[in-house]
Amino acid sequence: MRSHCAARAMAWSSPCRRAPPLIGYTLCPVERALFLSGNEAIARGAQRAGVRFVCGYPGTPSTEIVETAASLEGVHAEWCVNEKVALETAVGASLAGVRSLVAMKHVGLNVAADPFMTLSLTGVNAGVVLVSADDPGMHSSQNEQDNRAFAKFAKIPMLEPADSQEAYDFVAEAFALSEEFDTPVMLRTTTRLSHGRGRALPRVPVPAPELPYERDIAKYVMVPQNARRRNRLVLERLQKLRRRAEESPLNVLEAGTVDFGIIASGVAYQYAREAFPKAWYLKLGLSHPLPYEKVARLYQSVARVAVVEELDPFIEEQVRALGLPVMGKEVIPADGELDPETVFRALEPFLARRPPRRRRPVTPSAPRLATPPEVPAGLPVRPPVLCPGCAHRSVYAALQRHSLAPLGDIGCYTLGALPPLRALDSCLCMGASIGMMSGFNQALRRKAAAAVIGDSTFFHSGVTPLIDAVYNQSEGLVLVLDNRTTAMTGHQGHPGTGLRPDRSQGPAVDVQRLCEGIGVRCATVDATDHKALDAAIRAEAETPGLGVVVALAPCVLMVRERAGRVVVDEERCNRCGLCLDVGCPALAPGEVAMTLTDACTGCGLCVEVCRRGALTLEPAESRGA
Ligand SMILES: Cc1ncc(C[n+]2csc(CCOP(=O)(O)OP(=O)(O)O)c2C)c(N)n1
Repeated sequence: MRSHCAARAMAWSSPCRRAPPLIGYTLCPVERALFLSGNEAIARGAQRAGVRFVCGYPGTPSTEIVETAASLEGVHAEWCVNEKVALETAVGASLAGVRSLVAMKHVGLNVAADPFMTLSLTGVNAGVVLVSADDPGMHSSQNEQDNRAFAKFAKIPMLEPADSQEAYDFVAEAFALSEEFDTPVMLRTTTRLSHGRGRALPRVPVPAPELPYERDIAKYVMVPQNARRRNRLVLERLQKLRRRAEESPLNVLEAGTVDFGIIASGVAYQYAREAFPKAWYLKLGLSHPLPYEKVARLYQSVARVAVVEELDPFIEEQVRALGLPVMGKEVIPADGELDPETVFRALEPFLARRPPRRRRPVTPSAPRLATPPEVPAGLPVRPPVLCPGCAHRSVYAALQRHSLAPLGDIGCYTLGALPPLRALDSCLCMGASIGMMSGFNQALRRKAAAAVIGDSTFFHSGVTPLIDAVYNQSEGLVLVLDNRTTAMTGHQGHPGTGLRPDRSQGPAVDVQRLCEGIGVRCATVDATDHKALDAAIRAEAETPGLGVVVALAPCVLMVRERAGRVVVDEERCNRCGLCLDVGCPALAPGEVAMTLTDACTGCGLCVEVCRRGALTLEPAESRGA
């Protein structure tokens, strides 16, 4: 439908600035055109783009993407337990250096919203493309939601193919954008595109770049201090993406022969073009962020402009915000699917009206960024740290003896990512660690990463990815840091403790029995017994397959009795600082030797790392405590 005017349009719209080249639009010399559904085209486009990992959760109209991918050579495809886990698994594969694509129906993104929103901040290693297949008209859905809003919400780029050829071609574009701008990219389809069939010419494959895993705590661990910095990068990235949208050949100004222009994206473009073949068009392939200058150029060319879009006035509202008069949802239905007839009937009367006075568009300026508060010079830096005696610290000390990439989660234990421990490589959202570990290890086809998760977080959203790892036969070591409480938010109960908000006791779920029930090898060890903990982690790290170690020790703030107190032998201590590496705030360098404050609980971890025997543990009984 588009081809008859494409050449004319490209010539007319050739941007003043140099347009970035499209990704390998060279045709495959040997193959002939295929007749593909949009979903099949996406899967094949992914294969052509060097994608090695495709996952998702079934849901009409997205399902055939993963099904097709599973039949393609060189692509590992998985059904995941749900969309949240699917996205986290894809992120894990991306971290490991593999381009990954995750597919879901529109409501699936509600389930995946937690990792999705923060993934915008962390960005990616190898490209990540999320296909959101929307279902206008609710052919087989419980609601009708316009997921274009999600791309704007997360401040990430969105591509909207309008036919099978574009569905095939845009995937490579999406991966290139993802890696160039360090962002996940949304590829948004609708039922008509996903299930409709059309011609798609195969292109020459575009090899994926080599992107081996590099740990980068400031980028991948979203504790507030890192997230604040990343958030500013996201806002700057959005401006750069808008400039790219201005230059991108995916956003085409197509000249018409009447004084009427239409802005459209995706399949709505096809309906509009059929209804008004002589109109001018701004066809948006990279539809978020909106290219303001291209919109303005359309307004310079025609007297009246309409936006044709299914569901929400997503583009229309942005055009109005530019101060431009536009016709849209006043006459075009805001629910259900459109078709050429509906579009024609809605807009035909508009054409007969007197054109509105042209107004000069007001281009919104780049958003201002808040000035961080000034910190008076000389103030001591007080980074958040794990409490003295916190058993999480012992787990990190043991885990650091192995080469597994420690992928983390959210809880007090996330503080282990900060100096001096630097013991976690990632923190995306609650429950992300296990799915990420699974994707990471699947991508590298070996046990290369471990997951570190708290007990409350395990029950929140760690069980589903563990089930997923069983189902998909992923390898990995999962460490459940069971401190018998939700410590970070102030010691609330959870299903593992059975403690209710009124402090009454309900039934408790046993982590080990739960793991064994789903077929996972599991050992529970006392996290204060450093030797036993070390042995359990070592055994699991060195055994192929999937295993869980529950490191059990109540939160030190809930324990009234101290194990004892560490004392320093000033003669032996040479202040080498090795003990400071465990990151205990009870330890500090003194004038002649290390000093220990009253905060010492006698956990004894520092005693173990001291090579000069300068620290000794005096058990509580011997001190008469
Ligand atoms: C979706 C979501 N809900 C709630 C929170 C707040 N939150 C952060 S960590 C956490 C649980 C921490 O408990 P646990 O995993 O047991 O680790 P601990 O702090 O005890 O070490 C909660 C509820 C959040 N960050 N995200």
